[in-house]
Amino acid sequence: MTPDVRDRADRPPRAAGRPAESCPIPEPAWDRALRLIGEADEVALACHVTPDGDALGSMLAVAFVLRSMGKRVVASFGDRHFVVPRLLRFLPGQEMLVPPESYPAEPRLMIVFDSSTFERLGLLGASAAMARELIVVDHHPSNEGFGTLSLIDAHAAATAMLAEQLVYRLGGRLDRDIATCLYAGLVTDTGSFRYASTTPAVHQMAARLVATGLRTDEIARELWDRSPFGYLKVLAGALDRVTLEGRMVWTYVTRVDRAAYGLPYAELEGIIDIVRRTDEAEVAVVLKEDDQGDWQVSTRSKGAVDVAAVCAALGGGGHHYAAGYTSRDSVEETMAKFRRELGKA
Ligand SMILES: [Mn+2]
Repeated sequence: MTPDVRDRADRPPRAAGRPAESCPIPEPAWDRALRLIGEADEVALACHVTPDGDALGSMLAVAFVLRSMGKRVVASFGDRHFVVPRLLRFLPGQEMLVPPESYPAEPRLMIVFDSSTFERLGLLGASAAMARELIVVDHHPSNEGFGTLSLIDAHAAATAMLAEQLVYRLGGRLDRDIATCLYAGLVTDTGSFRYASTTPAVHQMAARLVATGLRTDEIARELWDRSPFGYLKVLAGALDRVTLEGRMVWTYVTRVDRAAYGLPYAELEGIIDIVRRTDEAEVAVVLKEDDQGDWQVSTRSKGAVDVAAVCAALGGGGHHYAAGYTSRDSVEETMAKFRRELGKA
């Protein structure tokens, strides 16, 4: 028997413990996180505004474990209009959510998920700035670590991968609720295992999660395969004015379009996935007017262009393949500025 084989045999079964993949976050950082959490009676959790599956799922998964450790847990996100996006209402653990008004102003320990900046925390940015200890759990390459402790891995496909590590390291075990939250994060950020970020480690994590008995078919339907009828009409309008400009395809949706069908802003999230399928385009852009009248600009790249760099130049951020920013200009001006930055990329 070679030493190598003996080592492997000595390891606990993968599903029962910590994943064997190496993790670039230094061990002392994990140790410090465990110490801070261990000493805390109350832990305040937050994720980015208008949370996606990765933000909310990662936060709730860790919230479950902290609660089972006997901690008081508050979890929130800093939207002025505090509603869980419809797509994510199936996630368990939402009874742990509190609106930003009820959030501690000066938490002793705060943990933030999937947020690359204070600004992404919206109304909770102020609490994060006042927190005595602030642990930042994230995978955005643009995140320079705005807390007192960083658990940041820019190579992780999802914050959920780091949240899973934290669950194990806190002594938690995957149950179906925790696994459902983490799975929502993993499939959201890998586009259902279609994006380039889908590594063997992603599939290995998925196997651990699915082994808890979660319903992958129901989660997929909740996340992607349902919409109110008004979505089809608003989508039709957006597709009617879609424009192909060289290697860029783009369109926009106004709040007036949505109002005609009572469609909430959050329902527009999937439009970019339809626009970006355009063969002729390398970059896809969708401008979505929110309820305040600002344009939320979503961008996607097939790889040749780093849209995170383009969006960062315009005040936003994201990943190489998917990024966004907010514009208060008109559609025409927004696109003029975008074209200029795209030309430099
Ligand atoms: Mn994410």
